[in-house]
Amino acid sequence: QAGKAVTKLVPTKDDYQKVYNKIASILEDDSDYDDGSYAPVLLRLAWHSSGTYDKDTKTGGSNYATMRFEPEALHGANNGLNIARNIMEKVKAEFDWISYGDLWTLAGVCAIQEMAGPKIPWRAGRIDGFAKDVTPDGRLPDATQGADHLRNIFYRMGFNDQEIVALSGAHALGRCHTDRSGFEGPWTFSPITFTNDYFTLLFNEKWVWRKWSGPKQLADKKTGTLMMLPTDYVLTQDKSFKKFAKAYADSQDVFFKDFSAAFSKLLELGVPESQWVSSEPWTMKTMDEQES
Ligand code: DDH
Repeated sequence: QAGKAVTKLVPTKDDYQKVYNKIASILEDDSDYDDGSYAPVLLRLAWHSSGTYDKDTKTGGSNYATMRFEPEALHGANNGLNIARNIMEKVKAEFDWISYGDLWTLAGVCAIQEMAGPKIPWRAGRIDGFAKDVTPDGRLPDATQGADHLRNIFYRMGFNDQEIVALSGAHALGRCHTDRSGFEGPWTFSPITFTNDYFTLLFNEKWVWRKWSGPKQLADKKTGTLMMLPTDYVLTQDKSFKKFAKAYADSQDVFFKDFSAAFSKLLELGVPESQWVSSEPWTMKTMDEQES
């Protein structure tokens, strides 16, 4: 209608930085939770909400945040992520204009950057989808399998061998929980600091099958306190994977650079180009950088 102006306020980079800061401020709200930070479980939420992408059908990915709906919320691979989704509700309550897809992926960026990892270029523009958009079970990797399975899963998302290995380095953060996946323990001695230790440990420690009644996993022979999943260990066994894993063990800089690019790409899977609010990705500031 003529004369009736509709103003729609488009959030700016500053608005998203405020959301980032809010997420960062609650990461360590509960010192009794795991290793003292929610960062690892938030990172896993960002990854599982993006890693459902199928490039052939262009379904899945981070756009619609379909893990809010059953049955995706109940898929075995997503066990425990209700914790991460609930924490995100606290942020959503304050910033109700942000879509769940943007919120969850921004939490992944925040988790990496606040845990001393590389900067992750990020764009806003995901929209909330509906229950009809949920993806079928089985699109995320199964830790008991081998190299062929890893390739099937990640090639389907559009990644290559180098990107598979780089992304796997996220296991520098966090741990496995018997009541979530059945597996147990952390991959590194510093599970709330992002490093290339996952790769150095893969090569420098001797890994033996753990003797226990749980699912098949490896333990470091020296201390018995660290773990590797069968899919982690495969990165040292498959010739092509091994080449990249070795390069990341040799250089944290190379790992950070490649991880940042691959993770940024992961978070954008399934989002139509026309939806992005900015043509260039943004780099959010860490809390440390904003102090000065
Ligand atoms: Fe992972 N992951 N992941 N992972 N993952 C688990 C935990 C965490 C696999 C299996 C498991 C990636 C790739 C793979 C994180 C990030 C990423 C657990 C344990 C299993 C099992 C869950 C639990 O018991 O709580 C497999 C298999 C793969 C693969 O084949 C490549 C990737 C690509 C990422 C990423 O972020 C880019 C993080 C972080 C955790 C720790 C969560 C926590 O609560 O701590």
